[in-house]
Amino acid sequence: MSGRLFLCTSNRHKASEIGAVLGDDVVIVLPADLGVSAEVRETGGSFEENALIKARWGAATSGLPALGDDSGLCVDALDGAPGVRSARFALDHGRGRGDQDNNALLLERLHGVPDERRGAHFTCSLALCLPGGAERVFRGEVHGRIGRAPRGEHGFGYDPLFLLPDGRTMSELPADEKNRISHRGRALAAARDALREAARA
Ligand code: ITT
Repeated sequence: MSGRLFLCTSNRHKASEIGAVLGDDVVIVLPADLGVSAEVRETGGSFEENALIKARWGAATSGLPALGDDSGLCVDALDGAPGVRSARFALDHGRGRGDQDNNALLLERLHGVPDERRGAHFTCSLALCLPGGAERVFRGEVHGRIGRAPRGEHGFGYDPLFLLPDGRTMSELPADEKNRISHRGRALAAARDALREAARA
């Protein structure tokens, strides 16, 4: 029997990836389903802290077990930036707010950097908070490097610039393949049993 899990995100791409991985195991309730906005202030200094901030807010708001996803891209040559500021990388630098603005700024920052120094990883922290106060965090990463031009039709965010070891970008993977190997897919694989159990309780 499936139960309900509140997913504290305003990012529809994350919601669809998480929904696809969890399948019929749980019924996902989104902030919009409860008529609330998921614009929670991300004041933490780490992915884990921010995921917990989202999930604590979610459990308090919904009275349901709640899942928060904080994720982003860490680029070696930029000392781990954009990191926890991935969603707002361009905005922080006086540019636009969208994925294209972020990708354009990333390419600018890596201008002239040779292939061997373009290493990067995606990371995802998933926090599960229960209304009673119990908390757990699960993590996943995927390593690759930053390409020189966007490529591919799928995914979102920095996917078109993220080159996997086999030479494809993350955007060139069909959704089910991304979900098998991605940072989010790996964190979800670790979290799946706990999410199922929390939703059933
Ligand atoms: P919520 O906080 O509402 O969940 P958000 O998009 O603001 O949505 P984050 O603060 O966790 O979420 O920022 C995540 C950013 O990191 C996202 O906007 C992308 O720029 C990037 N990112 C995370 N996962 C990604 C993925 O699978 N593929 C490409 N980019 C990703």
